[in-house]
Amino acid sequence: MRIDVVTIFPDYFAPLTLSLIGKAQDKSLLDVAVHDLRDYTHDVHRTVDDSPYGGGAGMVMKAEPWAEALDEIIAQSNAKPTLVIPTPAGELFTQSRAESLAQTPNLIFACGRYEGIDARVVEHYRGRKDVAEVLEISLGDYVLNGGEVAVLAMIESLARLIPGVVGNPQSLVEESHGLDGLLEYPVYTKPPLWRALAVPEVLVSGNHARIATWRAEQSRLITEQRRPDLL
Ligand code: JBK
Repeated sequence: MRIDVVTIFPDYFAPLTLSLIGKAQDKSLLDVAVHDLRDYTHDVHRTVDDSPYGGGAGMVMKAEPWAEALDEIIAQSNAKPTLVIPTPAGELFTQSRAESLAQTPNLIFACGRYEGIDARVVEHYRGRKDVAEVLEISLGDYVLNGGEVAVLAMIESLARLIPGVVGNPQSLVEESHGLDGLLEYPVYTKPPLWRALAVPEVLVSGNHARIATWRAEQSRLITEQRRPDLL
C-alpha cells in the first residue's frame, strides 16, 4: 500500500518510522511519503492560508497549493487513490472504515490546519470521480489543532490490518471492536497475587469453557456500563 500525506508539519509523521509501522515500511508492505504543502507555494513567504470570506476568526487554507500538491500526487498514483480529509465535520472514523481503507492500494491524507481548507478543494475532487474518491472523516467529537494527529491515528489503525504488519493475525480478531463489537474483557498476568489483589479464580482454573463464558460476561457488563451505545 502507498500512502501520501500532505501537511505543513512533515515532522509530525516521524513516529511512522517506529515500531510495527516502521517495520512494515522496511518490509515494503507499506510505503509512506510525507509532502510539505509549502513546497507547492510560489511566493517568498510560502503562504498557505488567508482570511475567510464572510469574516470570522482564524484563517482558511488556500486552494491553490492544495490543488498543486494533490494533482501531482494523483498523477503519480498507479491506482485511483482515495483522498481522506480529516475534519471534525466529517463522517466518524470506525473500525469498519479502517478495514475498508486497509484494502485500498493508494491513500492520500490531506491535513488541514487553522479553520480548514477552502471548501472548493473537496468540491473540485468530488467532481473528478475518474481520478479520486474523496472522504471527509472525523476522528471524534473534540477539537484538534489540525488533521495531523487524526491522520497518525488512522494510519496506525488501518496499517495494522494489512496482512503481515501484525505478527499474530489472531490478535487482530480478539480485540475490542473486533468480531462481536463489544469492549475487551480485563486481562491479567503473573504474579497471581499483587498488592492483595488476586487474579480471578476462573482464569487459573484451566477450564477453557468457563473462561470463555466469564470473558463474554465481562465484555457485556463493561460495554453496558461504559458504552451502552455499542449494544
Ligand atoms: C478534528 O479528524 N478530526 O476529528 C479532526 C480533524 C481536524 C481538526 C479537528 O478539530 N476533530
